[in-house]
Amino acid sequence: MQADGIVISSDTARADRLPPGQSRTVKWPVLHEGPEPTFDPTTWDFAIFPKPLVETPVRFTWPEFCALPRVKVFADMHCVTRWSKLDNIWEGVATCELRNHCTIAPEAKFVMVHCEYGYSTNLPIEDFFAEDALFAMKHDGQDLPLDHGYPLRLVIPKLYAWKSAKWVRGIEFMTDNRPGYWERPENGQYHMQGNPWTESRFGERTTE
Ligand SMILES: Nc1nc2c(c(=O)[nH]1)N[C@H]1C(S)=C(S)[C@@H](COP(=O)(O)O)O[C@H]1N2
Ligand SMILES: [Mo]
Repeated sequence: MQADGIVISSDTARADRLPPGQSRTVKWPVLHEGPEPTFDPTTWDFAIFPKPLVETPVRFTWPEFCALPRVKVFADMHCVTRWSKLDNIWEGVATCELRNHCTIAPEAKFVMVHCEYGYSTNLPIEDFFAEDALFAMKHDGQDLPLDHGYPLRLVIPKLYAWKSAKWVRGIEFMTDNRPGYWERPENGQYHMQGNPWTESRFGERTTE
């Protein structure tokens, strides 16, 4: 959905915008594992790989990434720890924009998002390329604060917010799914997709 040049995340049009088991917060909690990284615009880069799933792997410098066309997205945010922050306006580069800079083989079915300090998260390629998905640089008209992911974070409004990875540095395309940080059994085995509307919080536990 598009209005006044802003992409409207379709979940914001639901009669009840709170997914099951969530409560609304007006504050914006900060949630992440590990320290906050420092940002050096002269060494920062953003990689799209690997060959041959990506025909010619791409590496953007910070000025190159900043020169990409921008979009605005109106969306809600749902953390698996049960808070939801509604009415966010994100500004940045649509994930679909990457398609204008590389050719991705049809065998690519999943992505692994790679961040500073080794944080990662995996998602199905159709969720990654959703029309409301973007790499955000701004929130509600301001530069993203460092603790919310400055200079660049992924935003996937349709999935739980652990998939909205902060301090993102690269995207790996994959033919087969592989767990990211929270999705790994030793870190809680969060769900491989993480859909808040079906409360897909955790993966199947087969042992124990
Ligand atoms: N790099 C990185 N990104 C991350 C996380 C993290 O630990 N590291 N935590 C995720 C989780 S669990 C949530 S709920 C959101 C929180 O985003 P916020 O701190 O901007 O509210 O960031 C996500 N992105
Ligand atoms: Mo979260």
